[in-house]
Amino acid sequence: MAQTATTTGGRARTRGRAARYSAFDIVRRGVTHSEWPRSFNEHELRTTYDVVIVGAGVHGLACAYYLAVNHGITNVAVLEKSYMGGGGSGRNTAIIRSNYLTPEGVRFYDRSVKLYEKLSVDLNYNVMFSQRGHLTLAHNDASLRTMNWRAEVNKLQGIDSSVIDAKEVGRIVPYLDVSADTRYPILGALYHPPGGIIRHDAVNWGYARAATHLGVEIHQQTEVLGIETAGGKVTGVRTSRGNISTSMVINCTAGWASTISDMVDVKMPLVTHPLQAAVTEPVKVFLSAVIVSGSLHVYVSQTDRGELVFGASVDPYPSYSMRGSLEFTEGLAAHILELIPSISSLKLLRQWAGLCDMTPDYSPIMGVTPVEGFLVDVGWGTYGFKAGPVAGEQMAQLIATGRTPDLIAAFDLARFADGRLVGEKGAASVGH
Ligand code: PYC
Repeated sequence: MAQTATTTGGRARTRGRAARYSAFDIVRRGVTHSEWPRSFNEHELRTTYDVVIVGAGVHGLACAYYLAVNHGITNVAVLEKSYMGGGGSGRNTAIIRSNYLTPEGVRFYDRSVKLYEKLSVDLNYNVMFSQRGHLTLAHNDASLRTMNWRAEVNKLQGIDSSVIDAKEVGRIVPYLDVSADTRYPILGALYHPPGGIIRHDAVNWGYARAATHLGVEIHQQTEVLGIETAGGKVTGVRTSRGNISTSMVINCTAGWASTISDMVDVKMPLVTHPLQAAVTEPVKVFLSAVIVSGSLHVYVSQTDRGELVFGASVDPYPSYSMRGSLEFTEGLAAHILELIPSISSLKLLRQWAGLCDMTPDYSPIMGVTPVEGFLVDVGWGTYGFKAGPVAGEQMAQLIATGRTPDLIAAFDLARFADGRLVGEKGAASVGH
């Protein structure tokens, strides 16, 4: 059987330049790991770009891709001080959902779910989006009240989301202990069938490959040292590999969002906390949905490889540490075993942390700033990865048209001074 694979990721180029491989070719290259074309090439840093994006995580890469594919803007450099996808985009627990609390949040994250649903096709890259359902458990009346509130807001925005009882929870996930005599009995859950998990690295690589095949340049190991302005407008960027002249810089970083914005004296209301996660040895697939317990500060899903992936609340103190801690492991084990006692003999393989820039209202900061040509896509707290596609799409539209799209208008920086907060704390996976 003849199969078609392509060397390109973007839709336009895919149609134009499909390379054909036989099934034999694919097997031979898969076994020998030789002769595959590189996903993207290294470039000399040029001295001028139309747009400079700081941060090669999912937000920066998606922005670059949508600039190229939707608006034909390809003279774009994505600068990364470390390696592509090495920050929050490679350190998250890959949960996708749109069951938020505010209408603004629900509409926004739902657009992301829609983009994720067709991303494998758009990028010609399997991002393994598994819409297996997402359950936020309620262990007390206050949580049930919030779940009902969210369900109503969700439904009004056309999102598939409802509150189900403990019996139904047990039917969907038989391994959960839903008996009434546990220390934290499960009273019900917010059930969101379109929610699920994705292969986060594949999303990063897919966007990178597609963007570069459309002409964008990704520069790893290229640190931004300063941003030049004149008369209140961006004029250039100083980097560890040389200076760039540009009139447009987008801050798509996490952890370093304030550092980059400080370079043009734009103050960000952010506090950075680590968020820890961990993964077990692989076992036969048994967990069919994403499980979140806000009260027990834990969430868990099972990857296609069989590993259980766990996350928790952000660490209680601000820090830039990306190492795991014993306190986290102990708390995690205690809490998860309240929910699924049968996994007590599973071994943890790895743990790690990512950096979360928390805003006062748990919503992001997107759009223009007082400095002309300096835009921000920051402040994602614990919601960043799931927003990558929609943030990239909307920021690209803003850059191309000069007008703030309706979908992100509520998330502007000025809201903190004007008192127009978009409170999303109630939609956090777990209490922070
Ligand atoms: O908001 O779904 C979420 C989430 C999962 C992990 C961190 N945040």
